[in-house]
Amino acid sequence: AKKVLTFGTFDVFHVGHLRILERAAAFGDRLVVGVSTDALNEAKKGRPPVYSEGERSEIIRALSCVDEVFLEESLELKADYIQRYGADILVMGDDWKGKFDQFSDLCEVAYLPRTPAISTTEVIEKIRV
Ligand code: C2G
Repeated sequence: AKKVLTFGTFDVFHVGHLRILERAAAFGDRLVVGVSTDALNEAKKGRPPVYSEGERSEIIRALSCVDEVFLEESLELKADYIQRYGADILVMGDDWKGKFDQFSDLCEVAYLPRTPAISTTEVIEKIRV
Protein backbone atom coordinates (compact mmCIF):
# COMPACT_ATOMS: atom_id res chain seq x y z
CA ALA A 1 0.00 0.00 0.00
CA LYS A 2 1.31 3.42 -0.96
CA LYS A 3 1.61 5.79 2.01
CA VAL A 4 1.18 9.54 1.61
CA LEU A 5 2.48 12.01 4.19
CA THR A 6 1.55 15.66 4.56
CA PHE A 7 1.93 18.38 7.19
CA GLY A 8 0.08 21.44 8.32
CA THR A 9 -1.38 23.48 11.15
CA PHE A 10 -4.96 23.27 9.85
CA ASP A 11 -6.12 26.02 12.22
CA VAL A 12 -9.74 27.19 11.81
CA PHE A 13 -10.32 24.36 9.37
CA HIS A 14 -11.52 25.52 5.95
CA VAL A 15 -12.19 24.13 2.47
CA GLY A 16 -8.61 24.85 1.30
CA HIS A 17 -7.40 22.44 4.00
CA LEU A 18 -10.02 19.83 3.05
CA ARG A 19 -9.12 20.00 -0.64
CA ILE A 20 -5.39 19.57 -0.15
CA LEU A 21 -5.97 16.58 2.14
CA GLU A 22 -8.34 14.96 -0.36
CA ARG A 23 -5.93 15.58 -3.22
CA ALA A 24 -3.00 14.29 -1.15
CA ALA A 25 -4.96 11.13 -0.27
CA ALA A 26 -5.55 10.47 -3.97
CA PHE A 27 -1.77 9.97 -4.44
CA GLY A 28 -1.85 6.68 -2.52
CA ASP A 29 -3.75 4.22 -0.34
CA ARG A 30 -3.17 5.68 3.12
CA LEU A 31 -2.88 9.30 4.22
CA VAL A 32 -0.82 10.21 7.29
CA VAL A 33 -1.02 13.82 8.51
CA GLY A 34 1.48 15.61 10.75
CA VAL A 35 -0.39 18.35 12.61
CA SER A 36 1.86 21.16 13.94
CA THR A 37 1.94 21.50 17.71
CA ASP A 38 0.84 24.73 19.36
CA ALA A 39 4.46 25.41 20.33
CA LEU A 40 5.75 24.95 16.77
CA ASN A 41 2.98 27.19 15.46
CA GLU A 42 3.72 29.93 17.92
CA ALA A 43 7.42 29.79 17.08
CA LYS A 44 6.66 29.88 13.33
CA LYS A 45 3.87 32.48 13.21
CA GLY A 46 4.32 34.46 16.42
CA ARG A 47 0.79 33.78 17.61
CA PRO A 48 -0.84 30.74 19.12
CA PRO A 49 -3.36 28.92 16.94
CA VAL A 50 -7.07 29.58 17.52
CA TYR A 51 -7.72 25.87 18.05
CA SER A 52 -5.43 23.77 20.23
CA GLU A 53 -3.34 20.91 18.82
CA GLY A 54 -5.75 18.43 20.45
CA GLU A 55 -8.76 20.01 18.75
CA ARG A 56 -6.98 20.39 15.39
CA SER A 57 -5.83 16.75 15.38
CA GLU A 58 -9.31 15.58 16.40
CA ILE A 59 -10.83 17.35 13.39
CA ILE A 60 -8.20 15.99 10.96
CA ARG A 61 -8.51 12.46 12.37
CA ALA A 62 -12.29 12.50 11.76
CA LEU A 63 -11.93 13.14 8.00
CA SER A 64 -12.67 10.13 5.84
CA CYS A 65 -9.62 10.77 3.63
CA VAL A 66 -7.25 10.65 6.65
CA ASP A 67 -5.95 7.37 8.09
CA GLU A 68 -3.47 8.48 10.73
CA VAL A 69 -2.54 11.67 12.58
CA PHE A 70 0.48 12.59 14.68
CA LEU A 71 1.80 15.84 16.17
CA GLU A 72 4.60 17.54 14.24
CA GLU A 73 6.91 18.86 16.96
CA SER A 74 9.62 20.41 14.80
CA LEU A 75 10.13 21.49 11.20
CA GLU A 76 13.57 19.87 11.38
CA LEU A 77 12.24 16.33 11.85
CA LYS A 78 10.81 15.76 8.33
CA ALA A 79 13.30 13.00 7.45
CA ASP A 80 12.55 11.29 10.77
CA TYR A 81 8.82 11.38 10.21
CA ILE A 82 9.16 10.15 6.61
CA GLN A 83 11.05 7.09 7.88
CA ARG A 84 8.99 6.53 11.02
CA TYR A 85 5.73 6.49 9.07
CA GLY A 86 7.17 4.72 6.03
CA ALA A 87 6.02 7.43 3.63
CA ASP A 88 6.29 6.71 -0.10
CA ILE A 89 5.40 10.28 -1.01
CA LEU A 90 5.47 13.65 0.75
CA VAL A 91 2.78 16.03 -0.50
CA MET A 92 2.76 19.74 0.40
CA GLY A 93 1.00 22.90 -0.75
CA ASP A 94 2.98 24.91 -3.29
CA ASP A 95 3.63 27.65 -0.72
CA TRP A 96 6.38 25.17 0.24
CA LYS A 97 7.56 24.59 -3.35
CA GLY A 98 11.20 23.47 -3.45
CA LYS A 99 11.55 23.54 0.34
CA PHE A 100 11.45 19.77 0.76
CA ASP A 101 13.30 18.64 -2.38
CA GLN A 102 16.17 17.39 -0.21
CA PHE A 103 13.96 14.51 0.93
CA SER A 104 13.55 13.12 -2.58
CA ASP A 105 16.20 10.48 -1.78
CA LEU A 106 13.85 9.14 0.95
CA CYS A 107 10.52 9.37 -0.87
CA GLU A 108 8.75 11.09 -3.75
CA VAL A 109 8.05 14.80 -3.14
CA ALA A 110 5.08 16.63 -4.70
CA TYR A 111 3.70 20.14 -4.35
CA LEU A 112 0.04 20.87 -5.05
CA PRO A 113 -1.48 24.24 -5.92
CA ARG A 114 -3.28 25.96 -3.04
CA THR A 115 -6.96 26.79 -3.18
CA PRO A 116 -7.04 30.50 -4.11
CA ALA A 117 -8.49 33.25 -1.93
CA ILE A 118 -8.94 31.39 1.33
CA SER A 119 -6.74 31.29 4.39
CA THR A 120 -7.05 31.04 8.15
CA THR A 121 -5.86 34.66 8.43
CA GLU A 122 -8.57 35.79 6.02
CA VAL A 123 -11.27 33.93 7.96
CA ILE A 124 -10.07 35.51 11.21
CA GLU A 125 -10.13 38.99 9.58
CA LYS A 126 -13.64 38.42 8.25
CA ILE A 127 -14.98 37.44 11.66
CA ARG A 128 -13.15 40.26 13.44
CA VAL A 129 -15.04 43.15 11.72
N1 C2G B 1 -3.63 25.12 1.86
C1 C2G B 1 -4.21 25.10 0.60
N2 C2G B 1 -5.03 26.13 0.22
C2 C2G B 1 -5.26 27.16 1.05
C3 C2G B 1 -4.68 27.19 2.33
C4 C2G B 1 -3.85 26.14 2.72
O1 C2G B 1 -4.00 24.17 -0.19
N3 C2G B 1 -6.04 28.15 0.62
C5 C2G B 1 -2.73 24.01 2.25
C6 C2G B 1 -1.30 24.47 2.51
O2 C2G B 1 -0.60 24.61 1.28
C7 C2G B 1 -0.76 23.35 3.36
C8 C2G B 1 -2.02 22.86 4.11
O3 C2G B 1 -3.14 23.42 3.45
O4 C2G B 1 -0.26 22.31 2.56
C9 C2G B 1 -2.00 23.32 5.56
O5 C2G B 1 -1.85 24.71 5.59
P1 C2G B 1 -1.38 25.44 6.92
O6 C2G B 1 -2.24 25.02 8.04
O7 C2G B 1 -1.19 26.87 6.64
O8 C2G B 1 0.01 24.71 7.15
P2 C2G B 1 1.39 25.37 7.47
O9 C2G B 1 1.24 26.31 8.62
O10 C2G B 1 1.99 25.81 6.20
O11 C2G B 1 2.15 24.13 8.09
O12 C2G B 1 5.80 21.28 8.25
C10 C2G B 1 5.10 22.17 7.50
C11 C2G B 1 4.10 22.92 8.28
O13 C2G B 1 3.61 22.22 9.38
C12 C2G B 1 2.99 23.34 7.35
